[in-house]
Amino acid sequence: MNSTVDTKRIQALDSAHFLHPFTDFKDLNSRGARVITKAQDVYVWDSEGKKILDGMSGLWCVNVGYGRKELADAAHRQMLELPYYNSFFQTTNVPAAQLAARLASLAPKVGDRSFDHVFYSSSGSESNDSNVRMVRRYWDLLGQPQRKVIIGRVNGYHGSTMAGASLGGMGGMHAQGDLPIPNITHIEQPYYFEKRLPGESESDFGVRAAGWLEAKILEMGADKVAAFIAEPVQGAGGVIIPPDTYWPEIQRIVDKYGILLISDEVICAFGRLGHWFAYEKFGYKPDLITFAKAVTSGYIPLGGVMVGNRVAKVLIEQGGEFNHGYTYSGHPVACAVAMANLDIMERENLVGRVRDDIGPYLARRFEEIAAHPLVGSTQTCGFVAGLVLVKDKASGERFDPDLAVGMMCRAHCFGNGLIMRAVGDRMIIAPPLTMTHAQIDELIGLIQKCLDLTLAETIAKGLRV
Ligand code: PXG
Repeated sequence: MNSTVDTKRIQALDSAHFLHPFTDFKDLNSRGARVITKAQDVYVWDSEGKKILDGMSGLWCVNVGYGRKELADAAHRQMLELPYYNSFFQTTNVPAAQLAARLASLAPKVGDRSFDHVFYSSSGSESNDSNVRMVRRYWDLLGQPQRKVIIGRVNGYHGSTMAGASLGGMGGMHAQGDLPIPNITHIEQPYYFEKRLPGESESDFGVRAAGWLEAKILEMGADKVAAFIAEPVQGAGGVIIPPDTYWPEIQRIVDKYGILLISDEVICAFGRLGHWFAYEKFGYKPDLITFAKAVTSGYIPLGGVMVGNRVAKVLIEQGGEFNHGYTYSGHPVACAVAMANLDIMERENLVGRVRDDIGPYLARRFEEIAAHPLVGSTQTCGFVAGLVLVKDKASGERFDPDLAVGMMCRAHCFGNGLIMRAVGDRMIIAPPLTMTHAQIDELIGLIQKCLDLTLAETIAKGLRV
């Protein structure tokens, strides 16, 4: 198949017509995009036949790995049976109803915070737009229309639509979209490596970082705040894993002021952290959960919101018509693929594997990398991991961001058959949950090699001694 792809021709079409997301168009056109042509298990291949270990599960989504015929078969069968029908006008379809019930059964039952309902979309961004709509509607219905403010976090990522990008705290995105939209504000992230005080313990830092939420609530006026949204572990922000003390303190604060808690689990759900839903790991109780990506392992777009009973009850019993939804809400093919994907995850016990086997194994092996002269610290949580590149190991001094050392490292990874993502000077991975121990060993070996090459390049360029 590779031999039939004319790389230059595809690159020319790509440059001429395809505007890529989050890309400097001109810069990409000057070099030409790498053409990915096929994938199997935890590897992808480019049009030149180069085999690459995918340390990122595509974009945090291919949890069951590539090449699952079962998922293609599920889509094929459903396309022949009922490829599309809407769910607007008092109609439903079999996979959408079945999947909603199944997702509800996967979330733990905790009273008002149980999740018996699902609102479907096609992406994480859309789902977070839906969250904004539902949260504001909820408070309107409860006679508190002044509760409009939603608090997110700096360096959080909640998508790329106007609401999604506003909820997120990415300065570069805000700058280009005249964002955030009104009534969205942000607190600092719980990034211990960067934000700790001299001598402060991780657990003390966690409590202090959660306190920024209370300070913001009081600044905005407690009766004006509708919700707090956060990722259990920040993904796109660079795998920022909060201290264990952070989430319990956040829970205490949202409970104290009665505000809704949105857990954006677009990356963290479906086994990524060793649980079906990540809030279970950190022991908090959200009112709404955003999901997308791994619900179908990325084989087809699907997203949605798990709506907790606290919110669902009000929207259902008091709400009348909810004026919001998408053409593809409850898409039968996407839902059928999600069902087949969950079948695989259950049959192969992928969630348990991450929690009890490959998660701890990755943590052990990844920790070895902390000894590397270029690495300031490493962190793992379930099947995500991150490390920070430093100029001086002893003092933890960082590189000048303009040097783009992360990008340098990423280029060595690409060149040596490894996909590892750079976020500033953090290098991060989120591999498929099907990885074997041998593949984890291969991954660690490649990371070590690419760090060595990056170190050599920084020394050769005089960027460190
Ligand atoms: N919430 C979270 C937590 C995400 O990680 C979204 C919402 C938006 O989902 P959609 O499906 O609309 O993209 C995401 C998406 C990166 C990267 O560079 C991460 C995402 C998307 C694109 C790039 O790490 N996450």
